Amino acid sequence: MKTRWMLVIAMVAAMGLMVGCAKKEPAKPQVGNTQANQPVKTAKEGVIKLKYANFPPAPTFPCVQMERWKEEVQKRTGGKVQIDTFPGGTLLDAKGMIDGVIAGQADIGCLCMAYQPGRFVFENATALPLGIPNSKVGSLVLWDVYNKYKPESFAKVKVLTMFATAPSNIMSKKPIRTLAEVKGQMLRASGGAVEVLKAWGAEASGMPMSETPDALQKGVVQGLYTSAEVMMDFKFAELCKYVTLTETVIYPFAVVMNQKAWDTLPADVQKVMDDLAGEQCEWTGTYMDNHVKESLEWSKGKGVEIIALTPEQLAEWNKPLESLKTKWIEDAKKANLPAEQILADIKTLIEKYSKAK
Ligand code: DTR
Repeated sequence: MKTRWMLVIAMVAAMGLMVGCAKKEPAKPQVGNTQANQPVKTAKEGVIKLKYANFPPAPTFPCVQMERWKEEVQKRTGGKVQIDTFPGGTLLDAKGMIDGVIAGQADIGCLCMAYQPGRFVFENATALPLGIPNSKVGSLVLWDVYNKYKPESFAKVKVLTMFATAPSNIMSKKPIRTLAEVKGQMLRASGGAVEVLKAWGAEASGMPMSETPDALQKGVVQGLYTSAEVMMDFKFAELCKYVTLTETVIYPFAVVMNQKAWDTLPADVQKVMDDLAGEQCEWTGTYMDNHVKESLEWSKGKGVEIIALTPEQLAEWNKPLESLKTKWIEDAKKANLPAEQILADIKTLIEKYSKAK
C-alpha cells in the first residue's frame, strides 16, 4: 500500500513538472535599448517600447513633465510608441542618469545638470546669478543657448528637451530675514548653488534632492535652497516654516535618449519627438511657475511665513555672488568655451523672453 501511494505521489509530481514546463511562457521579446549597442526592438509588430528613467518621486515637477511628454508622444504617434516610466530612481539615480542612458540601462533619462557642474560647465552658465526671473524664461533661454552651441557634453546622446526650475529661495526651520541671519546656518543645496550659499556665509551641504527629505527630517540640515514648489511636493512645509524669497539661481535640466535607440526609431517618430522638444520646454516652464505660486499659497495655509526682501536687501544679497561669475568664466575658458560670448547670449535671451508675453 505504502509503495503504491509513493508511486502515485511520484506520478503526480512528474505530471506537475510536465505541465509546469508546458505552461512556461516563451521568452518575451526584449524591448527598448536595455543594453548598449542593441537596436530598439518592438514588442509586437509596430509597437516601440521605451524605458524612461527619472530620479525624484512621481509627484515632483521633473516627473510631471515626464508623464506629459509620454502622453503626448503616445498620442501623436497613434500608439506606435509605448513608454514605461520609472520615477524615484527605480531605474537610474540622479548622478548615474546620463551614463546609464549612454550605457543603455534606460532608453531615456532626465537629469539635473547642476548636480554635475564639472561635467556640464557650458549649461551651468544658466545657473549663475544672472537674473533669470522665472522657470519659463529660464527654460527657453537654456534651450536656445544649447541649440546655438550644441556643447560636447551631450555628444553621446540625443537631447529630447531641456527646462529649468524657477529661481531658488531659502526654506528653513528658523526665520532668515537678513543676510546676517544666513551665516552659520546648515542649509542644503546642490551643485553650483552650494557656492551661492557659501558666498552668503551659510554652512552649505551639497546633496541631490532625493536625499533631502531624510536630511531635513534627521536635522542634518536646517533648511534648503531650491525652487519653492518642493514645499508642497515634498511636504517640506511641515518642517520648514519660513521661506525667504531670494529669487536667485535656476537649475537646468535635460532629457536625453540613448543615441542608438534614437537612431533606430522610424523617421516619423523622430519627427514627433523633435517637434515636441521646444513645446515641452515651454510647457514645463509654465507648469513650474504656476506650481510654485500654488505651493507658496498652500504653504501659507500650513502656517508658513513668506519673507520678502526689499530691493536694497536683494542688491546686498546679490553682491557677494559676483565672484561666482568670475569663477565660471575662468572654468569655461579652461574648457575652451567662449565664456564671455555665452554669457552675453544668455543675457540677450533673458531680455528677449522676459519681454515676450
Ligand atoms: N533645484 C534643484 C532641482 C530641483 C528643484 N525641484 C526639484 C524637485 C525634484 C527634483 C529636483 C528638483 C535641487 O535643488 O535639487
